[in-house]
Amino acid sequence: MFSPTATRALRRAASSNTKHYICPACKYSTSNTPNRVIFSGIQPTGVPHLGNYLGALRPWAKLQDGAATDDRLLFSIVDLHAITIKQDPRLLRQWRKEMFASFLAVGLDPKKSILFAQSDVPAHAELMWILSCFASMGYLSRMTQWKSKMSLPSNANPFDTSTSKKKDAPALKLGLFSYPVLQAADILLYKTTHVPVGEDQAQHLEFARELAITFNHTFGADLLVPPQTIISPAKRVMSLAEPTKKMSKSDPDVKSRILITDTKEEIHKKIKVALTDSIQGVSYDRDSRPGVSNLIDIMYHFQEEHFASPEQLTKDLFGPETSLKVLKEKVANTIDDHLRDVRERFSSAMSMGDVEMSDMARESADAANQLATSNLKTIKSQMGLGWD
Ligand code: AQP
Repeated sequence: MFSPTATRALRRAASSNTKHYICPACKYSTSNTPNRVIFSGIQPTGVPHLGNYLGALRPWAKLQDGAATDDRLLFSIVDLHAITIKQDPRLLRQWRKEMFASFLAVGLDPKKSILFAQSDVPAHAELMWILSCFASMGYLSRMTQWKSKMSLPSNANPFDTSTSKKKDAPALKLGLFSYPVLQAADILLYKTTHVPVGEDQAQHLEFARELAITFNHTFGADLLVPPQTIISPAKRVMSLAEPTKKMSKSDPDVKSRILITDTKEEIHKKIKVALTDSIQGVSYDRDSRPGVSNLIDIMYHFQEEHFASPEQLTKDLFGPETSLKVLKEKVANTIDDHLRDVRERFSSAMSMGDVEMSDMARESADAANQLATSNLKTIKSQMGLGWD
């Protein structure tokens, strides 16, 4: 199934017991481990953008299409994570639907992968409670996500009441603080062996691994599987408006991101106003030219099979004489070429009746529930929480 280069990369990864692994050769086919369980999730907080697509959704579809028959794949709309910040119920309902349509649009197939909403499987919340009895508050307080969601500095302390009383920072809620425990439950519930995510999730994955190891040690049994993280080559797509920040669904500036549903005109408009610099020509340097390099990175990730690296792409296609206008034009055309099919499939999925979509989601949730209930039963029984 894998090319010789890919196989060598896989062997190296397996023998070095790598926790965070970027597969350079095969891009997304990750392991020769038999019986892989691959799990990942995405919050229904808006239509996915290029970062979500290149960093998560596209790798998931590639993993699905390259999967062996004994692999199991689960991809979840993690709506319980979405409510860690305030949500309008009407919008959340719409976003769940749009995320399901996005799954289908990127090529995820309910016949090959279990595609379900997290809140349809109650065992996630139950295992979260169990794990929260083992999770260290100190470790959680060092996580960066709650700080970035509250726009707090990286050294913010959850126990410092002056921080949470700041006029513009809403008080830290327990759900947002314990978000990584729920994420650990999502993953550990299915005995997941591999979790494909963007770089921003690596810290949470390390937390899940450590939680699994602590739990197993406490009960003297391999009840939970410490998962391996697969970081996509497009590990951090940056904002078009502020290219030192990651592209994000919740950024108030809609021009900071390209959605997978954007039209050709919208793509061209957003790329045209993307923040670059006033240096002559096109060159690749993430530190001194973050805006230009982000555009080159995006173009490269759509054409990974044709170029060895973003530097190579720059050397082959551009140079000191190329204007930024030409670069932007080419980047916008590349994005549009690749997203055309995705947006067409999205709109046909959205035109599916509500009943048809919810039947599809419920059928997948039944399969997830079966696996989750059985695994949770074993965990609870080992802890003394069972009658048999
Ligand atoms: N900019 C990005 N580059 C590469 N990967 C990214 N991901 C998110 N942004 C980028 C990956 O997408 C998956 C789903 O992310 P999520 O929705 O669960 O949460 P997030 O990481 O917080 O994504 P957003 O888009 O920034 O959403 P909001 O604004 O709602 O928080 C993950 O695998 C993530 O790594």
